[in-house]
Amino acid sequence: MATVLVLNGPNLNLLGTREPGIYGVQTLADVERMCKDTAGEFGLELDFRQSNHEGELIDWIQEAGLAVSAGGYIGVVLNPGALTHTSLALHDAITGAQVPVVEVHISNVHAREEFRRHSFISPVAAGIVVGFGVTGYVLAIRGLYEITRSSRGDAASA
Ligand code: CA2
Repeated sequence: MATVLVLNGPNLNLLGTREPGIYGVQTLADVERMCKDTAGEFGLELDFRQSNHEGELIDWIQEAGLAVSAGGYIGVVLNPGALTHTSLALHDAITGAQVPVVEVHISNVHAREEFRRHSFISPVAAGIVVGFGVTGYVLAIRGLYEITRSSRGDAASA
């Protein structure tokens, strides 16, 4: 069975414990459950990870590149956290790994501080989901599934 990798960047382990007005009340464990249900609906396994370390996220993206080439993974749903706005290294990792990435943000980064409007990830993302709360993860898995269908030889859905 094919697998979708969901990666979460720095501080997202705090989800649901602080700043509920911006990020909601659901915890990262809740998000993982939602993602598992959604992956299951598409006949996918879920691999769900979080790290506070840029290098670890880069290692995982490189790993995903190899796993996608081998046919076991369909791609990556990535919430890079604040690294979105700072990390050329993550940008380069995505380019180098040649892995389809859907960038997701819980909050609408365009309606917040100016510094959140620039993303190093968006130019190399296959798609972007912003501002739908944690439902964005569900939408991102669906989007990744749809855009990678043809490479798996599946017919497009209605
Ligand atoms: O909206 C998003 O998903 C963000 O990627 C979240 C990042 C932020 O830096 C981005 O600009 C937008 C922050 C992740 C930290 O999440 C927390 C959750 C609860 C409490 C504190 C931090």
